[in-house]
Amino acid sequence: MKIYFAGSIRGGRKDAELYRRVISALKEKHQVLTEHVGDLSLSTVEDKGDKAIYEQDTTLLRECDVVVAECPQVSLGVGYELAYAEAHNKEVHIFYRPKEIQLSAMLAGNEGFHIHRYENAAEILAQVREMWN
Ligand code: 6IA
Repeated sequence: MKIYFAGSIRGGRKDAELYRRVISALKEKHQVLTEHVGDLSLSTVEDKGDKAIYEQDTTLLRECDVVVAECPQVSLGVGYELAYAEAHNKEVHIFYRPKEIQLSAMLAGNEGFHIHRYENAAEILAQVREMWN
C-alpha cells in the first residue's frame, strides 16, 4: 500500500521524532510517500519553494491509497491535506492525543474519517502495527 503520512511542519515540529517512528513502523510493510515529514534535520524555513512543495504533495496525495495524519498540534497544511484527500475519495486515518489537544470539529465531526485516540508513543506504534502489519 502507498501511504501518505501527514504531520505538522510549519505548524510546529515538536513531534517530529514521533512522526519518524510512526513512519518507520508503517514502512515495515508498506511504502510511505512522505518520509520527509519525519526528517528531523529538515528546516521549516529553507525549503525548496512553496509552489514545488504544493505540486509535489498534491500529486502524492492523488497517488496514495491511504492517508495517515498525526495531529499533535494545529497545522493548516495538514487540515488542507485531509480535505484534499477526502475530495479524492482517499481513506483517511487521524491520530491525536485527547489529553493534549481538542481535535477540530471539522475533523472530529467528519464521519468519513477514521479517528484514533492515543496517549503515548508506545500506544500509537502498537495501533499502527495492528492496523497495517
Ligand atoms: O502547515 P504545515 O507546514 O504544518 O503543513 C504540514 C503538511 O504540509 C505536511 O503534512 C506536509 O505533507 C506538507 N508540507 C509542508 N511543508 C512541506 C515541505 N517543506 N515539504 C513537503 N511537504 C510539506 C520542505 C521541508 C520540510 C520537511 C521542513
